[in-house]
Amino acid sequence: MNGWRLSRRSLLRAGTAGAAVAGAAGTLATLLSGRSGAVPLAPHSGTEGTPPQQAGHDSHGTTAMMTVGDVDTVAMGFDPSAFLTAFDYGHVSRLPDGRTLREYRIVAGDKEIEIAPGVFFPAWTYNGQVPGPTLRCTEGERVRVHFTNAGTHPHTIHFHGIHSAYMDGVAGIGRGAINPGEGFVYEFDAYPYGCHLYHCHAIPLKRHIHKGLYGAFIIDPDPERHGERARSRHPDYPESREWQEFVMVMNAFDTNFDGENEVYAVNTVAFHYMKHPVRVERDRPIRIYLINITEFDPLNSFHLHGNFFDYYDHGTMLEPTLRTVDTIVQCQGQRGILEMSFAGFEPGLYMFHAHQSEFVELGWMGVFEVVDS
Ligand SMILES: [Cu+2]
Repeated sequence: MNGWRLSRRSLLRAGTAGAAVAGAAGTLATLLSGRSGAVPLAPHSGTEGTPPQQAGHDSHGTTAMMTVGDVDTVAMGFDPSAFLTAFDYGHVSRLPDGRTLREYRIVAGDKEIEIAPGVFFPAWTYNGQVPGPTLRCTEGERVRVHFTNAGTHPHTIHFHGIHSAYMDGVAGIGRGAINPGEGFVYEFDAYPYGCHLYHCHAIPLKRHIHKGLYGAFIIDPDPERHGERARSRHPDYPESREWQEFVMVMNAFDTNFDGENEVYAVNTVAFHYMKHPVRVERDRPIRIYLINITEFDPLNSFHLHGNFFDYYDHGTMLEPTLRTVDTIVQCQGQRGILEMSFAGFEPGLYMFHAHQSEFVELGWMGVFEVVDS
């Protein structure tokens, strides 16, 4: 057990050391080769006699064991802060029967991404990013996804939802896996409303998922069918405007391919929201679309400091499945919606993280910066 912990932690520390030594050239190979002799530069907690090292913005006063420095989100072409609120509503047109058609273009490809400062991961991506774009639509609409595989392995897109077997995006079923250089059009009606996901379903499944082929798929409830309570969930209705909505995908990376994760995060970059707090206005409610796509660990969790929230498992109902909780657990592929309010609270930093301490120390930790409205 102890050896397991050491091997996983030492990699992140080695990554930090590698970044300092090798700079932008710090690749996974550099980091792995540096594992045994790496000097742990990541700050320890103060309990071991080492003064805690200030690793975030000084002004935020965040003192914790985490990586030093920052990921080059510009070079990577993916900024976890922007991803929180980036919803892709697709290209909209009308079908002959009057319904809305939403079309998306998704390209699978190979790309190296930076998941912690100096720690690079050879990912497989949808549209060049991990997670892929957050696709959003309304229940009952027609969804048409033009998929191209520009990668080096067969891939699919498997959508969680109600649709035909042929459109299920599973290797060996329906159209099956899409070979490199080929494409396929997935098409279905958007049901049921909720917080769903899409991911590659080629085999071996856990490898295809964990390499980065997944994303959020949000189907908003149609207020014309579900009435008042659905209106705040739908971006076209004024009741939704006070809400601050964020997408958080809990993911992790097995950087040395030993079947265990070395880096954990929400939205890919370890400790990103410690260094770049999620800024929220105090008096506006918060809604989080939370997805667990972590491979190799059966469970992940979300814990909020200083406050409690309501939880809607799968997001498929308008009444909470849990009220007034501060921690929820999700198995692999599970997801749900969290609603919380800091109205009347003292402004400041409110932490959120997995309640598995191991995940926290390896990157899955962040803060809301609650400011006066
Ligand atoms: Cu795949």
